[in-house]
Amino acid sequence: MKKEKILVIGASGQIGVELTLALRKIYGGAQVIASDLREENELLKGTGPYVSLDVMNKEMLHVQVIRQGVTQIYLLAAILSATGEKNPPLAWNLNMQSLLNVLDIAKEEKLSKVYWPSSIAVFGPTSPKDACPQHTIIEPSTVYGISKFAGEFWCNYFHQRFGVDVRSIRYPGLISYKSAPGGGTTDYAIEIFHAAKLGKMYPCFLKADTHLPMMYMPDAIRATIELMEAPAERIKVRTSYNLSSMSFSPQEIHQEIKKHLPDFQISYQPDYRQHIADSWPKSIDDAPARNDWGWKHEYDLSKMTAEMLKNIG
Ligand code: NAD
Ligand code: AKB
Repeated sequence: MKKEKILVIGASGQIGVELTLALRKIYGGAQVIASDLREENELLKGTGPYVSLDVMNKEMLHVQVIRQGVTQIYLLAAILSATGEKNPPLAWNLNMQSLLNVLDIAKEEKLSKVYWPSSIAVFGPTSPKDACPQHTIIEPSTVYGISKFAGEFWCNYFHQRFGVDVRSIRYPGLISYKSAPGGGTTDYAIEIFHAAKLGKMYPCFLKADTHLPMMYMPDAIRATIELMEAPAERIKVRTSYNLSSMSFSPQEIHQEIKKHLPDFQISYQPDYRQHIADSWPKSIDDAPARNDWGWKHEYDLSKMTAEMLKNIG
């Protein structure tokens, strides 16, 4: 069997750190090259190779792929929803050009697989709010969502036209404690745990009853690896798969944390991110992921809350 050499782009980010560590467990530290524009994350140090790399510099990326004998790329560099609304041209440029650079190099170098995440942000105000299905009206209203929707179709195009085996998941808001979130609308569901552990009141930037789809990071990492390891014939969706585990509102997660920390308080100070959250579905139907490659979630709100509170220092 050919030994895979994996390049993770955006490895110092919220998902990148945990995904790189998980891939290194499977493939061996030396086989997984972590790369990012910013410095190597502390948790990655000593676990495998790190290169400083700007995904926007296609020539340098191409040189690295050839020089290191890369066979797979996981592209995680992006600007997320809330940060994206502050500088739409920058978000569009990074989110689109990074993907086009990677897909083009994957085609040229005949890479075995590419992974690129999409988001529930592809859905907009006209999509169904509850159990939003895989195939439905998709009219995103944020620059982040527009870039993810366009990106999904570029993935599909490179697969159909050039045979690039690119796979994708529409992640919900991801909750984790190992590395900080990167500027999303769902980040409140991480900040709230840090405030609770410090014994501080949490000023929430979304309204109390704003339900959003969420997932605990270990489920998201396992889903990513299971999708990438599934036989190609089981991957029927070549845009991006819906993926779901839980959905809750700020007042529901507040109540759940209070089961462990009864004095914990929250206040509500909605800002521009409320508008973004209101445009997204409350919950997601992920039947195709469950049917095609056997996805099953493990964490619900109460199990995730207990784990987060246990692990945040
Ligand atoms: P993040 O912001 O935490 O990490 C992104 C990383 O990319 C950062 O470390 C950043 O330094 C790096 N980066 C930025 N520009 C770069 C460049 N030009 N070259 C190389 N590296 C660059 O983001 P994340 O939360 O880890 O998200 C990773 C991917 O998953 C993104 O595509 C995001 O849209 C998607 N996603 C994330 C979530 C979530 O809740 N975290 C949900 C849905 C989808
Ligand atoms: C964000 O809030 O922007 C991300 C996402 C759901 O894509 N967490």
